[in-house]
Amino acid sequence: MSTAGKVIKCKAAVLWEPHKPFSIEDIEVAPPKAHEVRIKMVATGVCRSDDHVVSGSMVSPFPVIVGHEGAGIVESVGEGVTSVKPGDKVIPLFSPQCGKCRVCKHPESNFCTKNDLKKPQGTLLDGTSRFTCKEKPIHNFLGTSTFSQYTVVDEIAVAKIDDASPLEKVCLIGCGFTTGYGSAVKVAKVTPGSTCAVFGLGGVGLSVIIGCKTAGAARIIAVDINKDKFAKAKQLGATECINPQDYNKPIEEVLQEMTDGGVDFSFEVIGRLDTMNSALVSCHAACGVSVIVGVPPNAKTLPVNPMLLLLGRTWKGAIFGGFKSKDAVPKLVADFMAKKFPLEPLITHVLPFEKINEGFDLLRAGKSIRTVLTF
Ligand code: PAD
Ligand code: ZN
Ligand code: ZN
Repeated sequence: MSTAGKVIKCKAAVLWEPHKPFSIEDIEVAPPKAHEVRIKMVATGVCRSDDHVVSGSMVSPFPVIVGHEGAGIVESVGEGVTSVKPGDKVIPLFSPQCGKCRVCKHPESNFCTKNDLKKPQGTLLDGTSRFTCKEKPIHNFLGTSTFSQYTVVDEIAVAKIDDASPLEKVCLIGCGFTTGYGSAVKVAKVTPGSTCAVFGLGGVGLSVIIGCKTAGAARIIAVDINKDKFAKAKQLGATECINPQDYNKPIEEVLQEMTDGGVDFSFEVIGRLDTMNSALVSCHAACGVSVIVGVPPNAKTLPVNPMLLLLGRTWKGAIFGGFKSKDAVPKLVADFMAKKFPLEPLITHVLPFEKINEGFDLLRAGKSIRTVLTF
């Protein structure tokens, strides 16, 4: 029997307040309104940004259903939806692409003004959410909320992908892989023969390494305080792995000495102010480019000596690897299907959705790269 037009009762992982475990609840998901799409989730990755909401380091209204790295199948669509139809395989886009705003029309930029990241409302574009639990409205997260058996997204925040794609793998294209890969190939524009340093070897940092290698970097220096991450980094293309705790001087000095004054491209993929500074200083003073990928703690600032930039360094950052999401995601899925890059090495654990708290424990303990939760 079709569920279109009806309220769907299903399970979701609700965060009632910060610093608490996820609670699997029975929720109601209202039908999609005009220009909205209801999706049956099939798989979702566990990203550190979701954990930033639990820890309070990323701001979101509560109660909330987080999750933003998912893949699923369209269950029904609201009036006026033309880009997807029921039965299509799709990836929700936490960084949308309206196609009409100043940023969407800019040839290089991608952070569409319709995003819910800069000033989070915890709603869809119309200012409301489709979720209720125990008669209370539950907030959305980044317009995606993938930790639910069903979710509703705006049409500008969903991309149709290849019918043959394995959703339990390509879900990583919804965040971690694309963010890291794009930071190297699109934001930094890593050049053949160059030297790169990647700070932080989680799912996103390892994807930066995949991007640096694809772009033809000659040296890729991986930096992490957890040496258990080094084997995977080498497998994916790192040429050297270093642990800042093994040196009695700042890691930026170590990197400058290793690379004749500094690397060509450095990436901070942790989300800490001290490592953002180290990454900046470790790229060459005259010709280095440093990219911020990690999400910094809410409302924290970093004092910077302008001399660090005056001599010619470039310091930049981007959301979602600088990709215009609705255009890029179907192409990246096609590239994965054509074996242009791997996703499998990033997936260390697969768990049933109900074990979501276990998935987050693995991330916090540094034991997983990506855990994929399946529905
Ligand atoms: P993760 O927690 O899996 O990886 C972080 C890595 O950093 C781990 O391997 C840690 O051991 C390592 N680390 C921690 N502290 C240090 C330190 N002081 N020095 C060196 N290494 C350290 O996270 P992830 O890969 O899922 O995400 C990484 C960051 O990227 C995180 O801040 C997340 O919020 C952000 C992110 N940004 C975007 C975006 O669009 N810009 C998208 C997705 C994730
Ligand atoms: Zn993410
Ligand atoms: Zn836009």
